[in-house]
Amino acid sequence: MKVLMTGASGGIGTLLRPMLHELGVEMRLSDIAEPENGRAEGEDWVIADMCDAEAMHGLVDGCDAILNFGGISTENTAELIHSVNVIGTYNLYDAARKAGVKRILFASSNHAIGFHTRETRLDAEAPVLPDSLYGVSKVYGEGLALYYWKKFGIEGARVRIGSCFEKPKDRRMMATWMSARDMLRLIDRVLKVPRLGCPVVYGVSANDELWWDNSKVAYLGWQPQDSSRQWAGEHPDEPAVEVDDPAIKYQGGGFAKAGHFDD
Ligand code: 15L
Repeated sequence: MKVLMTGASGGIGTLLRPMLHELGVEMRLSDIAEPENGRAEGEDWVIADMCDAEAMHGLVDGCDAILNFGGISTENTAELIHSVNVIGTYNLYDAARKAGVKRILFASSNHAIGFHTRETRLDAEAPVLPDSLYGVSKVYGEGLALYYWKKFGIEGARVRIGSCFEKPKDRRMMATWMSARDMLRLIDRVLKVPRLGCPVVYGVSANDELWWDNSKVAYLGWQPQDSSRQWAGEHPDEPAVEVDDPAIKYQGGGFAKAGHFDD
């Protein structure tokens, strides 16, 4: 099996690259920029811009599956979000269709549902509630995944990633943290499960506090093994007096609180 990973120079790509050989598949890596830590020996790299439709055709050629981690990964101008996360993601999906790609993992984000309060428990059927233009673009990407599945049979996973970093950076991430290893375990299942469909999966480790329920995707056989528990002492609870602060009230945290980026 040949698998393309886009966004391979980004934060998650950088965490995952040293482990990808464990998947036992042939990998092609791509990003608009060279990896800051340099190419590792044996890695197959193609530097390409998702906004360049022609380049996407060459990039996906010969691949069976795609892990789409490419795109703008935080809030930005409507223009940039639109050209990269909307048009660029479309370019990738349509090139994948023409090349006969069978599966695409779409790296969605918790910011597609970021305006739900932290008291709300969400499962795969929860309504989208984006907290930013970035979150809106992730809703669009999830829509593309569904469209290409129903229309063309390309299976996919719409993975609403929480916070995939080495460790949680604040109190919120105690609930949203996902280890790179749990991401790798999920990727393995998404590539290898016999029947995938196009489910929503919440990309989160087995943390003590959880806002998201993955019971509807138990059929994937994905069991997150890590937990943010070991950092509990570093991130004490927020004072009760601050619960009206949108950054504390909503799942999207700072994205929900921030002003409109284009103002
Ligand atoms: C995301 O979608 C971002 O890509 C990442 O940088 C974090 O902000 C993460 O969400 C989060 O919500 O912690």
